[in-house]
Amino acid sequence: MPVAIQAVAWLVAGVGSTETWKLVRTMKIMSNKLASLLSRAGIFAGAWLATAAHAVNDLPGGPAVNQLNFAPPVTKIAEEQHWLHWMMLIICTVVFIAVFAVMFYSIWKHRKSVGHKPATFSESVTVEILWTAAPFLIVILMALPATKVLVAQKDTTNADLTVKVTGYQWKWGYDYIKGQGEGLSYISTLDSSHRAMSDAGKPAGDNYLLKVDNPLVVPVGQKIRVITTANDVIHAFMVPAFGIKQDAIPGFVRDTWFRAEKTGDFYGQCAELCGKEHAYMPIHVKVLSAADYTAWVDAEKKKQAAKADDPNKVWALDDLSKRGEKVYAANCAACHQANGKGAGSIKAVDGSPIVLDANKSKQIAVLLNGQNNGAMPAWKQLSDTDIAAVITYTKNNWSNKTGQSVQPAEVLAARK
Ligand code: HEC
Ligand SMILES: [Cu+2]
Repeated sequence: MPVAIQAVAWLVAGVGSTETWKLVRTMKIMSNKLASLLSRAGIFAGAWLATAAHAVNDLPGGPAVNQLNFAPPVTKIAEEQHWLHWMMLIICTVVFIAVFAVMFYSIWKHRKSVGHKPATFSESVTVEILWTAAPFLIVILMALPATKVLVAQKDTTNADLTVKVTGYQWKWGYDYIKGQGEGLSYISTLDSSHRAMSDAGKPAGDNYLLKVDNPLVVPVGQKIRVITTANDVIHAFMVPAFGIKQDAIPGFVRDTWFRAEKTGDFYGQCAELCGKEHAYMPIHVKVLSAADYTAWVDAEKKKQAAKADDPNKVWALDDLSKRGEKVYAANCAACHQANGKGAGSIKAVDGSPIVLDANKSKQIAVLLNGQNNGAMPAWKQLSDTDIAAVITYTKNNWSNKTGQSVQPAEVLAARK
């Protein structure tokens, strides 16, 4: 304020005086600074928008850029959920507008300043019946179709294919329990290139953190029952396009189902905060035509038969260690680090007395049963050969030079 008064005084005192010019110059400098600041902010925002626009596109079957609505439905259930959502939203909006319209109209119309006198009645049976009955009817109207969908969602009977989905920290296990493909069983983990992108802080691609090594493969048009459970903590199996989300709880089984109406790739995430790698256990469901599915099952069965290792085979140390390196990268490096040093409460395997111990059964026991109440998880689900291989690898890598190898038969014998 005083500056403004001074400015007016200067102007009145005479345009052209040195003081006036000083002020004008100051104002010019200030406005220039402001303009450059604004334009810099503009360039920054522009650049950010440009990179965002170039870097990501909609992922079919997964998230879309600036997505506001639910994922496009691929099952009847998901379609019904959309319908329910919009119906309820519309009913709520209409009620909201109606109530507020009546309220504001009444306040305005009967305001004191136009001379309205308040009515003097204290109870109105009509109004009370009306404002009880109307909401009751509305709630029933909403609850009826919602209950119908809820019941349909829970009806997991007569499934064509049953898959057990197990949540692990931090990956998914898929076991085909009943139906075509019965007996197939595999683990699905985040693609390691995405892990590397995340570590480097350089996200790229439309399927960032959604790419896995082995997607869950199912046939189109068939009822798939999904049994969920978990091995360590609570996870949740969620695929928005199918309208399913089911907690996976250790020691319990829950189930849900879907019947995909379209072939294609559909994506989801673990939907229960389950630890530090919660964001790194995506779900990829590949829906194939009946013929493609049959071909996939046949190929997969052949692969598993070829992979099925004879637990009595005796391996050379180098071969075991080579195989163990892969097992370690896929299962252990997330915690123990590629360099075997661990971090924080995660003990190092490089130099660990248990790893170096001449009594091999000690480390076999750690792998089969875990350690410290599951802080180190149990790895029973790995094959005897994989466990033997990873132990052999840790015993002969980094600074560990024990020269010991652990054979699959020793692991088999230690299992109970
Ligand atoms: C979820 C994180 C995690 C993963 C994955 C993991 N570990 Fe561990 N591991 C731990 C923790 C934590 C400890 C320390 C437990 C304790 O406090 O006693 C540990 C301990 C160990 C030990 C005992 C070390 C010692 O000196 O007591 C060995 C051996 C080991 N892990 C091997 C492995 C192998 C091999 C794998 C892969 C198959 C693996 N771990 C995967 C977390 C993990
Ligand atoms: Cu999880």
